[in-house]
Amino acid sequence: MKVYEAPGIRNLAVVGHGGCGKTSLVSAMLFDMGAVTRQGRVEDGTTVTDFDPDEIERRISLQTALAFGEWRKTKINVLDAPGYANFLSEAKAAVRVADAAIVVVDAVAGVEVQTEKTWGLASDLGLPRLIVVNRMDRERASFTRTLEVLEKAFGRGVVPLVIPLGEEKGFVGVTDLLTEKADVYSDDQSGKFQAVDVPERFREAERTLRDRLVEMVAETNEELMEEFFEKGTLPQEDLVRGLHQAVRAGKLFPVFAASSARNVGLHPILDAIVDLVPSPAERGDATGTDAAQKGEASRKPAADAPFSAFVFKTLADPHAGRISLFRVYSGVLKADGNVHNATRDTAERVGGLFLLQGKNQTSVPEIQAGDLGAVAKLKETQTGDTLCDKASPIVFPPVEFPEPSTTFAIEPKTRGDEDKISQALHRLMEEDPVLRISRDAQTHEMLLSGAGQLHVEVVVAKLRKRYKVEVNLKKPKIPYRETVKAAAEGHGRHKKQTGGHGQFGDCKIRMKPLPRGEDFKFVDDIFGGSIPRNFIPAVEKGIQEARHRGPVAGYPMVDFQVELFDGQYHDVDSSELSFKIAGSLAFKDAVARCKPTLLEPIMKVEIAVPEEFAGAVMGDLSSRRGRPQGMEPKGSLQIIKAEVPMAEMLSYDADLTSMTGARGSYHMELSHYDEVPFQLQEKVVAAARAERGEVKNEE
Ligand SMILES: Nc1nc2c(ncn2[C@@H]2O[C@H](COP(=O)(O)OP(=O)(O)O)[C@@H](O)[C@H]2O)c(=O)[nH]1
Ligand SMILES: [Mg+2]
Repeated sequence: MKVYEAPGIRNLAVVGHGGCGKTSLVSAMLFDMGAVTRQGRVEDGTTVTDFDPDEIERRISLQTALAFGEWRKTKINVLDAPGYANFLSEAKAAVRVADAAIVVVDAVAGVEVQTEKTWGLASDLGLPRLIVVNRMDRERASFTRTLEVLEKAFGRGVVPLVIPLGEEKGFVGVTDLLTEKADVYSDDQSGKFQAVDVPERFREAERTLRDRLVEMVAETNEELMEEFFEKGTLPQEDLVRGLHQAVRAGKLFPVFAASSARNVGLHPILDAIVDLVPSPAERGDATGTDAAQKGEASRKPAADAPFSAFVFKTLADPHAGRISLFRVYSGVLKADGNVHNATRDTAERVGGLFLLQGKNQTSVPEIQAGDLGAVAKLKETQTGDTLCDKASPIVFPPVEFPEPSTTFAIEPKTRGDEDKISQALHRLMEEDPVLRISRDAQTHEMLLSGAGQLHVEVVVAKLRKRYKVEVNLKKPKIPYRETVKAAAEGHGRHKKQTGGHGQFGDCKIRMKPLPRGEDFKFVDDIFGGSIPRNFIPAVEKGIQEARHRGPVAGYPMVDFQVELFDGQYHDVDSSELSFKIAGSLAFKDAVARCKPTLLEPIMKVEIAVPEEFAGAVMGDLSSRRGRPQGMEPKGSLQIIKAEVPMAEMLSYDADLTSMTGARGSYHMELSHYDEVPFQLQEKVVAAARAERGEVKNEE
């Protein structure tokens, strides 16, 4: 296997909205490059980059996959990223290690929510972008209309490099504005084409658009501008050179037209990747921090620089073990050697190195600066870590992943599977940095949090298929709490006289509410020794235990203070146990008079939806007892902020999806606790009793 050097490599992240044909585009590219002998299809589950059994079953990409091919002696690495909102973090990792993005849009639907989001990810990193208007063969496909929405969304830099020859069923090829030839593709999906003269009916459009292209390229560069004024046009060579620079600088975004399914229009895209997209050598230095000096550090993208690499993804293969995908930023990584993990300050032994074609591995002796590759069985390295030469440490910043927004409770279908489930989930967390597991200290439920319902369901499917454990997904129990609204005194006396040694403890307390979030405070207000010092902690302990189960529905009691101010004791019969019991009796006595009430968790929710759904989403929030906290525009989206009780948000993921046709996304986190409205308390109480198997006493 050949070793590639930085100037001969291109790294592209293929991003966009789900279903616009990214995986199919990658599939056609790989076939046209001769990397595979058959063009895989999403429908048949035969694409290179959707190889996971769940991806094949659902026919959608769930994770970023890596593949490569060679075009005009250049190695093209493609990172096929999923488009669904739940898996945006995968796209985030993909753009991080790419030198350019191919933003794919559907020729019917145009710019969609995830198109904008992924465009934003690429833009934040200053990545050059090519745009592919895909699925040109579909009914109602329109290149012109799609160009208009692209320009509106992404500005004047959006510039077509082709004109489609026909649309819908009649889409047979493209006129290439750079070669000024019409490529007519054969209709056998072989990707073969004939370059013929531009047909008469496209000639005028071709001239107009090419003139505009030349002008736009000239505008991006003073030297070219002068040449353009002198000659009225630009020589081909200067046009391509100027375009390359404008693309690299993020000033122009070339647009192509394609049908990936029919393998039409791919050649100008592959040519543009070679000619217009910068190589890793042109990307400039990779920056991070110097592990030793805590200062800034950078690495030149060259083979003779010290070695550094960034791990952007981990695959937890149940058989092959952990596979780490990385980009070498500088130097050379050789098989069978040692490297330094600068993030964790540990040594890692590197065995075999390989290039990935989806799940298939090709061994290579070394991987050079600028290239992407993989290594198996690193011991401690996780996604986001930097590997480097121990003598020249550098740490690249990890990709920041969003906090999970959706939480489910999981319960094993088979009793006793808890440990197996927890182990499997920890393995899955290695490959999925957004996933979180926890156990709720109050409800004792095992909680699984992810970026949305689909994400969590996929995890459950992986548990079943890979690790052979089955779990039920349930809405998590709401961790209600209880508190008091008034102050009162309480008295507890424990006295038992059963021959021999008796038991005696007596205490008086004052109970009063504390502000939200203050939990519990115990104040020792005993003067004059009515209770001996050594028994006072026992009283507190009794109250601490009693407050685990509040009087309203048995939930923990919080946000109150207890002052112990008086009591009695007996020289012989008093003991710690007696005062503990007396404390809990005093607590029960006081709490009944302090207007106990229920508290519920309130979530801070942030929702992003296209403008036209803002009204409906706001209305829906108020029906969920939500309190609006403001709304602001962000691009074509409205960001809605609100505080909503957790109990009303348990199925929000699915509800928002159906309300907005999957065009909304949201995030939430615990804000604070607030009183459950009186009229809803009875329901919560009844449910809590039923849960504990208590039947409501009708008396
Ligand atoms: N008609 C048509 N369908 C396509 C084309 N490209 C992809 N598709 C179909 O669109 C669906 C989504 O494609 P896929 O590649 O999985 O999209 P992704 O989610 O962006 O990766 C699949 O059913 C594909 O067969 C195309 O050019 N024309
Ligand atoms: Mg896909």
